[in-house]
Amino acid sequence: MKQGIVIKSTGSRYRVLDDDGNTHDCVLKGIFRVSGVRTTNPVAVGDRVTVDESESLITALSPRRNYIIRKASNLSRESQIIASNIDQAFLMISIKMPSTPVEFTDRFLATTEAYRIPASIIINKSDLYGTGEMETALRIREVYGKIGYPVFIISATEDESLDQITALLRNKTTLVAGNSGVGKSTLLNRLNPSLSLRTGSISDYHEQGRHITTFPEMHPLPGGGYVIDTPGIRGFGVIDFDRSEIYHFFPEIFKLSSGCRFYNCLHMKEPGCAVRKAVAGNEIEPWRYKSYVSMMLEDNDKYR
Ligand SMILES: Nc1nc2c(ncn2[C@@H]2O[C@H](COP(=O)(O)OP(=O)(O)OP(=O)(O)O)[C@@H](O)[C@H]2O)c(=O)[nH]1
Ligand SMILES: [Mg+2]
Ligand SMILES: [Zn+2]
Repeated sequence: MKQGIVIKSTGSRYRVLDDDGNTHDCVLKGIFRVSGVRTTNPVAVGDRVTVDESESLITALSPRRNYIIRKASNLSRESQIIASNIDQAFLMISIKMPSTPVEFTDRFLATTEAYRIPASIIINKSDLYGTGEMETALRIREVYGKIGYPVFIISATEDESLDQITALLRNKTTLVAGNSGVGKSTLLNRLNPSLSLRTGSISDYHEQGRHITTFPEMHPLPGGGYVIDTPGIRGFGVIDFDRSEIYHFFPEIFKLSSGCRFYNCLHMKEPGCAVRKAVAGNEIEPWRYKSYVSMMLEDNDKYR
């Protein structure tokens, strides 16, 4: 029997890195298949597991400290665990080639808030930005920085030093997420050149829905710690949360909500809402509020 962590999962096969540093390709003991009903994958990257003597069978799963999930597909209520036992999440975005919609950022951040996973934002491809795009990047840094999220503007390909990022990753398990083509794998290759992860060429991304990285995978870092490269994410949204709780996951909205007239104000149409007042006065960034409203409305059908 050996203990280890799952570093790769393809849905039916799992690669386990044991505590002696050896990897094993394993399948799950039958019992797991029936137990994990709500998720499409009962065992995920980051899970601590027990491997039996054959070194090819996972027989037990240790309790998870946390995990992050997404909907298996847009229409599905079924969810997939992307990774577990995460110390922090990096959301990589870009202003161009491809540009990341702010609503995407806000949904991701709400999800990490809900799971109490600290998140930072990396704005990549700064070498491609003209004046207008750089202004947008700086504005994003200002808005999210004020809320409390660290924001870094980098070029994974051109920057000579990425020491700031390296320092943040040391001895932690970091989930790296972001839409397809923003440069996640490129950054990880820079941080650990021995990885040689597959990256896309710009033209690959003109085709919608194409992903270069297809399964989440965990990689060790030279200075200690792990990064989890994930496929460009779609369907990342708040699931399994009560509509009345969504505002808890927008820290700046939550902070002001105590000033609302009604204790159960949802900051939608209620009179005396301190949140909407702050939006009108630009104390809360209007696009953040718009993302909040969109999440509230999307989730609505569940409650009708
Ligand atoms: N100009 C420029 N190109 C970059 C930068 N970072 C990455 N790229 C390019 O962007 C393309 C996509 O990079 P990937 O690292 O494959 O993107 P990814 O986020 O891993 O994509 P998925 O695996 O599909 O989710 C590649 O052609 C990279 O060379 C950057 O900072 N500047
Ligand atoms: Mg990739
Ligand atoms: Zn309110």
